[in-house]
Amino acid sequence: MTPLSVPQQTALVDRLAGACGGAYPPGTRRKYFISGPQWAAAYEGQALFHAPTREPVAFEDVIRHYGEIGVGYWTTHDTDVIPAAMLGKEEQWEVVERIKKALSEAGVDCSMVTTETFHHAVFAAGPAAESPEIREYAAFRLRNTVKIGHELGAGYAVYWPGSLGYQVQGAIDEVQTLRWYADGLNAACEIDIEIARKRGRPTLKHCLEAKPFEPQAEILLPTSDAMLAFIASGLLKHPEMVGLNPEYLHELMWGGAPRAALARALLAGKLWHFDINDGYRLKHDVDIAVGLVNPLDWLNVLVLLRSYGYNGPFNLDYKPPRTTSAYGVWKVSFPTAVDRFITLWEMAGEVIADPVIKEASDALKAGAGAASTDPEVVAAANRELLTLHELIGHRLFQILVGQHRGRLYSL
Ligand code: GCO
Ligand code: MN
Ligand code: MN
Repeated sequence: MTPLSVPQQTALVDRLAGACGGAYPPGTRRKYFISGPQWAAAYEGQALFHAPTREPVAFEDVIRHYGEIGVGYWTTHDTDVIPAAMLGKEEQWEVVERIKKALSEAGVDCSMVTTETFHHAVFAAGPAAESPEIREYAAFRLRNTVKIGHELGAGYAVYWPGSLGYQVQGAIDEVQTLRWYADGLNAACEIDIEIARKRGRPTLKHCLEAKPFEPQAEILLPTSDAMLAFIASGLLKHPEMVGLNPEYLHELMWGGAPRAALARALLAGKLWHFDINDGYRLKHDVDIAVGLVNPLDWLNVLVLLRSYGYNGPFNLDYKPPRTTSAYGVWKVSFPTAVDRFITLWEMAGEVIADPVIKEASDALKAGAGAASTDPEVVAAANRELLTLHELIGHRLFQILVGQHRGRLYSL
């Protein structure tokens, strides 16, 4: 093949994206509660070892692009769109007006707002540091985000505590730090109740997001389960207003099973918001797009969520790789991530309706009818039945690769 100039490369990306086929029209994509984060689309590819590979992009462009490809909801950190120095001042409301205009022009709704309590130098010791003025500042930021959220019509607020942890052992008092962290959330809930009453709107759903490591060596609330325990600890004044925003990859990062973590959140009635992405077990937070690493597990996750009626947002908390261009972000990254999600969601419906899986599951649940308490007798009676576990695994693979629709390889 001859080397390609940049315009030829763009044309090739266009042509091959078309050749992939299987893209859903924007109107179909809009039927799902899928949200596009400002920070994901505006991510320039920078990290500890990396210079940016993409140019900065304005929120107007991000919102317009999401609207064009059919992502109907948008999410943002306060500082993604408002410089820290402007927060809480009159000028911030001018930015909020510009956001509202961009959203309405694009036909996109703001579903969630989140406070950045990890990037700015003031949060070097975390959002619940010893200094009262740091905590007062954190509380101001949380309250301010709640105000912005109501103004933008959001239904959810998310909290990833970031640096709530330590590098040096023994330097902080864990118990006290968690109490202080709860104070910040209490401040957010209290102002929310006040604003909601004044505006005649429901209060926001406040969702905690755990990550097991990064950006501190040790994290005080590292998993969704830790968050559930924190919500139930008695420290929160309004525990009924606080739930979870698990992130798929964050559960894999500590070696957990995302599906089991989601099940525990569902049982607690706290699965309210979900960051969808992919990655590898026991590695850092690579935020790869949904379904590119663990499609079979993702299929099973969506079977679980469909089976138990999860109806919250699916937030594309994914970082387009550094190798993808700004053009590619909208041509490839987001549309293909959305389309894989939709495909897996619909496929999960096929799993639930599949006659083979249904009959196998029903048979497993019916058991063998051995009227005995002798474990030898019970085990022997169930022996053939339990082979169905592996058969179900095979059937799920077949559904994933389309063999249940007759896709065969003739050799
Ligand atoms: C991460 C985190 C963030 C949060 C965001 C919302 O991967 O670093 O998941 O992306 O989701 O800060 O609060
Ligand atoms: Mn996340
Ligand atoms: Mn992540």
